Amino acid sequence: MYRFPEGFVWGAATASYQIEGSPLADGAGESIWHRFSHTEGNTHNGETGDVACDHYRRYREDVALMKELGLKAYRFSISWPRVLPEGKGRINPKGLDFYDRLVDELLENGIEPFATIYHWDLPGALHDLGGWINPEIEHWFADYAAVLFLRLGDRVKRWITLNEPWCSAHLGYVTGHHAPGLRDQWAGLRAAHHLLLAHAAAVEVYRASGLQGQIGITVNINATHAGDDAPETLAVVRRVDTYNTRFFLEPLFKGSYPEELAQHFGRAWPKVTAGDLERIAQPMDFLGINYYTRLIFAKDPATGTVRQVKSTAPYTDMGWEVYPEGLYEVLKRVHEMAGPLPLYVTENGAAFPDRIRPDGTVSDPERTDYLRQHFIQAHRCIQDGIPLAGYFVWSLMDNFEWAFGYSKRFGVVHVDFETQKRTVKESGRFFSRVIAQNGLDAES
Ligand code: IFM
Repeated sequence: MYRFPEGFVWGAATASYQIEGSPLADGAGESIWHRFSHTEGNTHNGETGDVACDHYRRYREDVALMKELGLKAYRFSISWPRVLPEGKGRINPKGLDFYDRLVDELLENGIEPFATIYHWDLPGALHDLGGWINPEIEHWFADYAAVLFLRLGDRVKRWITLNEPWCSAHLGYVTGHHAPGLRDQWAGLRAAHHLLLAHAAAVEVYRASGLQGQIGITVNINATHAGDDAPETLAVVRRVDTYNTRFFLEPLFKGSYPEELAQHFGRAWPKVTAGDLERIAQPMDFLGINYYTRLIFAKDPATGTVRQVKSTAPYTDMGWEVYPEGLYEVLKRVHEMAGPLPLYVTENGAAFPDRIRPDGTVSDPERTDYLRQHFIQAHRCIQDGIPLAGYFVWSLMDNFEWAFGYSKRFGVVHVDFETQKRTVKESGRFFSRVIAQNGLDAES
């Protein structure tokens, strides 16, 4: 039996643009994702978050589902342009009311809200002013966070400033796979730095508010391995890990960026002051980690170039290797850097195709197996003294998987996007049993 400590926080996670639908309802402003998904060629089949899971209108039903699953906590994100249609200045009371009602509904059902302040839906109006490239954004973000703390801070006790800043900066500003779709390394480096400053500014506002809850940030970390010991391979592994992971962990925990970044990017590297770094490294109350997979690099014997390679393990529908031990590796690494800071797995899960049986039940053994193996690794972390306080499955329900539209299903609850019918998958039933027992055994 893998038993978890009492009070371990079992939850599920979602994000506003991925589930809410009705993105312009009740006076909301456009987000960059609304614009991006409405621009031809950006998403699978031109799909958008216009309807998504219709959670904006069905949130009560969804909270009832969370209760049925036995969730202890729910991690959701707040849409900045619902609350501030222009991104700053005028508050949209109806947008704020939605989150107020959601939080009350959660609490009435005994589910703790974990609110993410920014999960990628930047107001379009702020993008028009440069978005994450504009250094002013830390002030816009701090003001937005202050609005949320004032209205929800009496009931939301755990706040996550940003979700996966690497994705916002790199996928949004460097590769263009995500909104706002820029392809500009110079912009991506500035976006990353400004995201970290925005995190710092929100923590400062939270501390100044006197509210007694906790605040942290969520970063995405892959396990990154070399498939051979060629010096060229080791150099690539180091470079990838430095750009994807050390870029964020080191300023947060060591108060400095890895020296290699400035060297590698040369003139493109932004001007960073000691004061910036001191603010970014200010103490937070917990760290969220999103873990999904491992990257392996090896030298191609034919060409001599180093490239990403596959192992013999199973791969998910995203083409991501199932590598549960990576969760242990990543949490151990973070713990070595962050010391006693409580850690949460704020996302972990897998996209696999579901099989709907004639009786309507949904069979997803690969997802159940994925979760089981990762839960066991989480347990191993706790056994080894890593202060893991909770675990959020990604995702509560199938939803809009960004550029992949609705083609990838991550939910432990199936959503029929034609009818909006929700059906708990077998993985959801499994998760529910794990929560009820606060652990699992081989037969769970
Ligand atoms: O759907 C995303 C989520 O928005 C951020 N983390 C990874 C998930 C799966 O790709």
